[in-house]
Amino acid sequence: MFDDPAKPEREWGYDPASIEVSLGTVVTFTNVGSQFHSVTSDDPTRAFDVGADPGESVTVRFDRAGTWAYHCGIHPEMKGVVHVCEGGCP
Ligand SMILES: [Cu+2]
Repeated sequence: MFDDPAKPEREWGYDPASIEVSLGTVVTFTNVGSQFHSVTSDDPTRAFDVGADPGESVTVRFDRAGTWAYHCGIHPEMKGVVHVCEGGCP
């Protein structure tokens, strides 16, 4: 996740904003910004919700197939998506 205090929140986000991984992959999110950010699942059950201070990394293991959209709980305009493919990505 990244931010630039000189830029509006809508230009903050995750890089890459969209990734494709196979089932069981542990994805590392590193906060290269200057503020606390989270990786919070959009789904109602909040399948994952982790936060990182600037310079910190957090991991999320994706063990359910599907499309997992997420956002930052503090800055909801920060958005990303993880596509989890079963049996390897095409
Ligand atoms: Cu944030």
